[in-house]
Amino acid sequence: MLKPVFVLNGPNLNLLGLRQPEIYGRETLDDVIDACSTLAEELGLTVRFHQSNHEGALVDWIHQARNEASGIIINPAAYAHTSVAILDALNAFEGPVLEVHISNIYCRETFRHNSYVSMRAEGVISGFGTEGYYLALRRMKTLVSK
Ligand code: CA2
Repeated sequence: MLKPVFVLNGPNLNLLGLRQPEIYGRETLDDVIDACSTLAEELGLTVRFHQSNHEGALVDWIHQARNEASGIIINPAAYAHTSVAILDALNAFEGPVLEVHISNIYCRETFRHNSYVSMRAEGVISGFGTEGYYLALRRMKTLVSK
């Protein structure tokens, strides 16, 4: 029995769909969770979602994933650009890691152009809107089925 895929979301993503729709679109995080759950079922995967505004909570879930998850899809939000702690935690996880950004971080401020998480991720999706989560889930299916 395949372990669940953890879908982790970083700070401020609880506001998705409620502010700045011109950058992040109109889908809420609950909409994304619903659509991912439906897609996961189609793909024969199970998913567990977490969102936190706290770096340590994200680190703790990544540690939990070491025993409980087959793979991690993570939108680290602003922590992508700052957090060595999240990178270190991901480096201690043995399964596949995919990084998602809703916006295209390369056409925004230069401080968003670097992601520590990308040094560990098997793949990065940026600028596909919330569809990026669904694409990542499809790719994760391939990676965990190998
Ligand atoms: O594009 C992405 O997914 C980001 O990870 C989003 C982060 C940003 O710091 C990264 O550079 C790129 C920000 C998340 C904030 O989310 C909000 C959503 C709606 C309203 C306000 C914030």
